[in-house]
Amino acid sequence: MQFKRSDFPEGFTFGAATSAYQIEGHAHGGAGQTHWDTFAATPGNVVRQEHGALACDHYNRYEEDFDLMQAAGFDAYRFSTSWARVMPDGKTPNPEGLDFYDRLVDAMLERGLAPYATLYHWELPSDLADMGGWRSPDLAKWFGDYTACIMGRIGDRMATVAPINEPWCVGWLSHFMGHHAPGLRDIRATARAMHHVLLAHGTAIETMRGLGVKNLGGVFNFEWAQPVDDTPEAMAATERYDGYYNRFFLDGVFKGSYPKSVLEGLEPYLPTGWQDDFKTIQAPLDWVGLNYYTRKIIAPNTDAWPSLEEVEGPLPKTQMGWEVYPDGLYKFLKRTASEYTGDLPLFVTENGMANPDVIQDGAVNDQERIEFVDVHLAKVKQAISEGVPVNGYFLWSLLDNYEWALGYEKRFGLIHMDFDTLKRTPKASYYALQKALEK
Ligand code: IFM
Repeated sequence: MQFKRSDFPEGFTFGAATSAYQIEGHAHGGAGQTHWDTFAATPGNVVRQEHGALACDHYNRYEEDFDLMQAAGFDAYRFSTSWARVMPDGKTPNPEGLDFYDRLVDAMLERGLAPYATLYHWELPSDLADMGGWRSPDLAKWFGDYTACIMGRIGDRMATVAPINEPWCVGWLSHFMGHHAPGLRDIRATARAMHHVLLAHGTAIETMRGLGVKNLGGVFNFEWAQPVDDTPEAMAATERYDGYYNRFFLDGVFKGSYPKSVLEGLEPYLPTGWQDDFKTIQAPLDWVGLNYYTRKIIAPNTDAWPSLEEVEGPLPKTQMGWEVYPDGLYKFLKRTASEYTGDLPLFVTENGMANPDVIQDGAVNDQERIEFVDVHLAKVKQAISEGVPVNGYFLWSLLDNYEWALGYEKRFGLIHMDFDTLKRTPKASYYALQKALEK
């Protein structure tokens, strides 16, 4: 790595991130069925119909994983709690699940890793999916009850908490594009899910404030949208993409409104009285997290709204086919601070790349990842030097894991996972980070 810890301000947090369903092994510990289990069991949705039943078996091997994090010199661990593990039917507490997260948090603290929790990273209990899932106006209340249950147990030991990882994926990717569970492609379902995900976010923040849980934030994912050319049509299409991907969520939380370019398409399908929900959606935050991976080049087309398509870009790509575009991270940090959050601390809560990593002679030489982290951290540094209050950076991900509809073949980890033997092998990027993070 080109950077050193001392290049960043005192107290800057370096961490790694994961999520429950992607690593834990969902079959363990009395967790309930989720919409991801049934989505994955339906042919055509997930590569080789792979699922999270065993994943990295982190449920049983978390001590080994945290030892590796500690040895790397990380300050913090960003993890998620699984709603279906804590409440298998979405409503009834599971003592085994609560005990697990209690142990997990203590194991982090014993190793000096600050717990950065997320309450929902996509595994909705099937019983709630049956009742409409994110389309249901009751979802926010159910989520508030789950928030109270899990935070009642571990909320006293959290460094930070965010309710929902990547609201765009919960709303648009899962209900408009159909790429993630529940796999819908329906504009009314999309409008409702996009709105209810923010209502659930605000409800959880209010619930946690009431419980006295400290340091509450929101984690949003962003893709820089670039017009294919400078025609007014391409510019307008790009504004729509930027609207429903990036601005919808920050506008909702920080401005109490939705972008005009998105209302053009979604307003007829939003739930009655949606404007009244901004009181809750705008619950004040202590920080904002940005997940950033790539940009998209956008062209207009003649389909129904949003009337656009993505065009392949010329930059080098990761194993996901995503262009490597570090400038996008810089632009989002600047834009978020200047247009939405002001002095509020920002974190890069996810950044990283998938790479077709293989073990050779017992080692994984992922130079591409080392380079990727370097060029993105250089942009974080630039933003900080221009006054943006960025307080930390989290790598996605600690371990190779279940990459949702793409199964286990997209490797994002600093640590290689043999999914047959569950052997963990730190990659060259892990050792490079270890060196850079030395105190
Ligand atoms: O694996 C995902 C994660 O669950 C959410 N953010 C993006 C990652 C890479 O696609």
